[in-house]
Amino acid sequence: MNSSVVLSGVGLWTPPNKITNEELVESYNAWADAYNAEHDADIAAGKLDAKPHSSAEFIEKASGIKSRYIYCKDGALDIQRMRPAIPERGENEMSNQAEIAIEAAKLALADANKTAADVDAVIVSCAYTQRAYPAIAIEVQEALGIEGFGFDMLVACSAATFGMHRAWEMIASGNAKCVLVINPELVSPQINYTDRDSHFIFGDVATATVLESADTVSTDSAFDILSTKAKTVFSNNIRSNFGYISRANDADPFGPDKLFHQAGRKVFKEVCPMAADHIGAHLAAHGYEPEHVNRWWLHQANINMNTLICKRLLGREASQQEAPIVLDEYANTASAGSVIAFALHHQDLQPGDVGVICSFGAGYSIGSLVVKKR
Ligand code: CO8
Repeated sequence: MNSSVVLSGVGLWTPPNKITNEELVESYNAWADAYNAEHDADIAAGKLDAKPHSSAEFIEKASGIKSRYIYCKDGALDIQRMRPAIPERGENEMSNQAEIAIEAAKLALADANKTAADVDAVIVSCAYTQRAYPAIAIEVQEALGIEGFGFDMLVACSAATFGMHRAWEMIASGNAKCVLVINPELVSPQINYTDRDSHFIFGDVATATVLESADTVSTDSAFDILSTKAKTVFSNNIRSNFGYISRANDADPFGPDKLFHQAGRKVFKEVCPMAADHIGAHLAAHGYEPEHVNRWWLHQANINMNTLICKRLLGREASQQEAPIVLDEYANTASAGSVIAFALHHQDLQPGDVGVICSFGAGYSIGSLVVKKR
């Protein structure tokens, strides 16, 4: 096995539309008031629970999130609709996810100083794909003019790091020289904007990375990937039950349990120690202590989770420079969070500096890469 695999490019496509906590809460509270007025009699009779108000202060304090980006803002804040209004596209038109995947992919290729001709494989790896087949990755491959092959993979919050693991293996085994891994996280259609526990958590984005063999690198801003490490442990605490079997179940394909829902407190308590232990073990395999790490590009779900994980590893709080937070602006972008942090906060690192890219979330799934600036 040739283990000289390099992360040579990163691309970040940010949607043009932003939603602040205040806008989101104003819409949700207006919806809740209308719901409560409509169901006044049932609520008074104890047959239904009144919908409580949401609060921008709660959201920022509980999660660190101040705003999020959204692919299509139309409809999402409309209390008659409470979901984005994304027009359906015909079979001869490009899919929404391929469109944003290509934006991020082009930026990553330019960053790596590569063209489509250099790429052997495309992995589209994210929390949801908008259709089962043909794979979004093959659509992207065709649109960019890439030879070889592409496939989609879903691992919720760890889709990006797990996608990079697959790319690393393909390159290390000699089956590919250069792989494009793309994370078109178009998650807003799966958010329940009528649930105050989760309406604030997510935002849309697309990220992409280029992984290639060390002998083809043509940029001086690349990172050696020392190794990758993955772990999964089954949990029901974060679920989306949306799926093709709903038709046969006669279940409402868009009922609340078919959208994102979670036991957030349990997730927090269970995932933080798992992630800290995972990262500690991954670093130890290279003879590194957490103090050796110059930069932590961690999953971006909740600022308090990242603070706790860094404290467990370092015995102290990490600074914003050491463990950059992007969720204040982007919210939780499913698997893309750690890649956004990497994209925005790696340029100042010096040759020999060590970093950890790590995601953690639904599955449960944890994925990490230990990287060293070339
Ligand atoms: N406004 C005001 N009050 C609220 C609100 C709100 N918006 N939401 C909840 N409250 C209330 C609760 O009802 C509760 O009230 P009470 O005490 O009366 O019951 C009180 O505030 C406290 O609630 P919590 O205990 O739930 O609050 P927490 O401090 O735990 O914060 C969090 C909630 C922020 C959700 C926190 O638990 C958290 O971040 N946990 C970690 C979750 C996490 O990381 N999950 C990962 C999911 S992402 C993932 O895996 C990717 C999936 C794929 C993407 C899907 C895209 C759609």
